[in-house]
Amino acid sequence: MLQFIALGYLLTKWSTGYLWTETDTNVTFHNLTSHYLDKNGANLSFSRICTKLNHIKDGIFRRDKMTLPILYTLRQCPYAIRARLGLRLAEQEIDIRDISLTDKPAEMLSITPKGTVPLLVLSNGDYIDESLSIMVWALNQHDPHNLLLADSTHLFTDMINLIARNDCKYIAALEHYKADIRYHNSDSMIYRNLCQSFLDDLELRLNKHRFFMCDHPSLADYAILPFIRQFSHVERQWFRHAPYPKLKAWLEQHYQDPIFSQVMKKKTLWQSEASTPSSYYETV
Ligand SMILES: N[C@@H](CCC(=O)N[C@@H](CS)C(=O)NCC(=O)O)C(=O)O
Repeated sequence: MLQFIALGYLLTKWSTGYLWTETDTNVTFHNLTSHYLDKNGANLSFSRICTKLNHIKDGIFRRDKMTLPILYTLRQCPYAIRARLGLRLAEQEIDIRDISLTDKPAEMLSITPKGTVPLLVLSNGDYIDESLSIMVWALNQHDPHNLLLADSTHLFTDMINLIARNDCKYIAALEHYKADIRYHNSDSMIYRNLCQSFLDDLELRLNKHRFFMCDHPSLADYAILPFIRQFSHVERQWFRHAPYPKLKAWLEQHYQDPIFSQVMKKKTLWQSEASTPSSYYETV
């Protein structure tokens, strides 16, 4: 009896460090224990169980580490932030590699010379180098919060149009607005006003429902979030008094969400293949 209590304890310890799921490894606490009971009976000594489990654990660990998708990322990049949000919300385990844009790792450039983050390298060697595509890829695997609005074609189309407006017109205006403020250009108001026409629409939406598309968050909320955050940082004082009570509350709600702090957690820069990449759920 004592053996199995200890066995349970060991497995619980390991499974909190590394994600053990039936799909990933075909090993769960349940089938591991029944495997040992069925094949070896209850006479197996505790030390032999430990040795065997260690072998299995080592095998699982090596296999998982080799097959996890790798995300090259930059902490403050809004595109990388939304990719990390999508992966986290899809509960996709990944190896995270925080990099510096002034010293891009050779491993990353060997995948694609494009050299932008986020870059997701899949287990089969394929890669995705667009943040929105990373989000959609992850949520297509698993979408426990229905961020893709699978039950409504109409809402889905509206959502994609909203993200497209963000990614085309709004981001372009935001880039100009940021640069104008940084370099004290006198016409910064022009681009701030352009950004505001998008923010006005978002505020209207939030007057109708709690999130951009409906009363629960969708892909649009997370895809747009890092760019509203960026806007709010350009002229903090101005934004504090800006006429967007709902949008500010929406932003604050995301900041309070542990998922947001998890994806924003600071990490040491990843250097090369020689350094040990950290598993998403271990470090975030
Ligand atoms: N369209 C890309 C844009 C990604 C992007 O431009 N990322 C910037 C960092 S925020 C970058 O990697 N720039 C490369 C460089 O500055 O060398 C996406 O959505 O992922």
